[in-house]
Order: sequence, then C-alpha cells, then structure tokens
Amino acid sequence: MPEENIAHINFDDLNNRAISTPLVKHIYTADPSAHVFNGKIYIYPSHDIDAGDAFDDLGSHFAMEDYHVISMDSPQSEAVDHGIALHVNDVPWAEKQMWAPDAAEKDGTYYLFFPAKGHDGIFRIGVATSASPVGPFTPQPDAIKNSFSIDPAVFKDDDGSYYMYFGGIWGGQLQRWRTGIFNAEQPESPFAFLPGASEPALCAKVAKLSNDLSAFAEEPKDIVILDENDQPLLQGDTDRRFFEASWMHTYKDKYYFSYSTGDTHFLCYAIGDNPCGPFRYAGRILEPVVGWTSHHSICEFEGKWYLFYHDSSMSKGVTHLRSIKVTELTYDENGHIQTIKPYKD
Ligand code: FUB
Repeated sequence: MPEENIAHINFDDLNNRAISTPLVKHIYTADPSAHVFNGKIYIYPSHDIDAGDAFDDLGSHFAMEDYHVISMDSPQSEAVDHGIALHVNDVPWAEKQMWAPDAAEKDGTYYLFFPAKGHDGIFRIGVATSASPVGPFTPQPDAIKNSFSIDPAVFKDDDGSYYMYFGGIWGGQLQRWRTGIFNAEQPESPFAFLPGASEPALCAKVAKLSNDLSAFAEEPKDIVILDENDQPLLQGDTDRRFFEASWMHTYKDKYYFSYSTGDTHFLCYAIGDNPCGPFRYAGRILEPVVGWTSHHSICEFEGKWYLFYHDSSMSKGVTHLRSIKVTELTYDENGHIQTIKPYKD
C-alpha cells in the first residue's frame, strides 16, 4: 500500500485485522532474512531509524546505521534482540545506508552479508564474520570485489555450494550497471538508465561464492524470469518484473526465486530446476502491506513453512519505519504458494 494512500487508514482497525503483529516493538526493523541455525531461528533485519533525510525515489530516507540480530526459539515464541551486531562506523569501506542484509553459516563461522553506500556514493556488498550467529561481526576491510547494488541473499545448495542473489533497481542502482561498469551520468532520477517498457526487464544477479564466502567465484549472471510463453518478463510488466529483495529456497526439489516488485508492492515468486534458472513466473506470495516497500524471507521450521516480512503499521504508515512479522506459508498440491493477504477483509 503506497504511502500516498494511507491518509485515510484507521490504524487501530488495520492492526486488528493484521494477520500478525510486530516481532519486536522497541525498535523498528525491516527486510527480515530468517535462518534456522542449530535448531533456533535467527533473523537478520535492517534496523530502521529516522535520521531526518527527506523522502525521495532513491530511498535516501532509508539511512540505517547498524544491524541487530533477533532470535526466536520458534515462530510463536518471544523474539529476543541481541543488540548491535555491526555498525557502519566499523566498516572501513562503507559510509551510510546499511540496507537489507543476510547471513549464512559455514564450518562454525557465521557470515553477515550487507549492502551499504561507499564513500563514492556507490552501493557495494560487504561481508563480516563471527563465531556466534548473533555477532558481534568483524567486517572485511573492503567490499566484496566486483560486488554492486543491494539486497544480498545467500543460499546453500545441497551440494554445499553457496550462491549470492542480489540487486535492486531505482535507489539500488542496478540500472547503472547495465554495461558492467557503473554509469555515473546525471540525472539522479531512479527512472534514468532503465530498459524501455517493451524491453526485457532488468534481472536480479546470482554468483557462486568462493570457499571462504568472501568473494565471487564467478561473474554474476542474470536471474531470468520467463512468462507463460517462455519469454523474459518485460520491464513494463511492473506487476511481475523483478525490482529488489531476492530470496531463494527449495521445496520438493524445485528452486523458488522470490522477490519484490517494488513500485507495485507485491512479493512474487518464480520456479526453476537449478539455482541459476531460468525461472518461470508462478504467482504472488504476499499482497501489498502498509508502507512502500515489501521484503521477505522464507524458512522451514519443524516441518512447517514461514514467511518473514515487514510492514509500516506500527509507525502508522511511515515508509522507512517498518516492523518485521512472521506468518505461516502454505503450498498447494502442485507446489504453488498460496497467496497471503496481510490484513483480513
Ligand atoms: O531497507 C532498505 C531497502 O528497502 C531494502 O534494501 C529494500 O529491499 C527495501 O526493503
């Protein structure tokens, strides 16, 4: 639900109709990446603050400075905030805007992957490590070589390979990387440098990670999403094309790539036979929430599936003050995800 439509919302009524409540209420949190490590749920969210930056289409108002890790014994239990896990001041290459992170575990080490704007104003993706899933995390001195844009999501495949999915258009700058080199030309507009409406949509990227999970082991490739006629989704197909917020999970031997459509506010998914695609568009996971952004992760816990997502209901619709939530996610007998409505009618 875009911000311009919230003026007439009765938030008491909306919160009564919401299918779930904020997992934590003492801080604003967003972009929840949930994982089960050692039988417990760990959530790696953005930590939303109001830094006073004006609202714009490049997301300058998302001026986050640090990350907190949240843990839960189960999706129904209390969510525990473990405090600051990483602060932008401790990351030599990063200046600001600690956007949506993710985490992975390998051989007893926990890796936090995070996007931030460098001192040159370009989004890159960094990695930080810890012996504990809740940090504190120690960052590498430099961003991942050849990384760009935002919203890393790291997936471990059954063969032990790790893949990073990433990218986001508009403020996420993906459209400036179409030639492989950052296009620093003016204008600043989020609509500049995008493909035309009838051209194939810009794709999320995927790259296999090196053994130490700190570098790309290959050139990032496009995550192509095909329509019902085996054609790539078009940039003008704004209800279905990729915008930001990649996630990958598997269900019954199929690979599910899910993402946000950004300015149309849907969470959608596409199904493929391998981690790099191509994927075929399969439908919506979540209808629009209150707030401009929608972002999620999907995680299995004790045989049930859960959607971690966010909305701006606790802040009464403030776009950059969001709250993470969780709800059960179900599949039909054909493996299709049943679309979730975040508020009851
Ligand atoms: O939280 C900042 C940005 O908003 C994220 O990186 C996007 O996915 C959107 O949720």
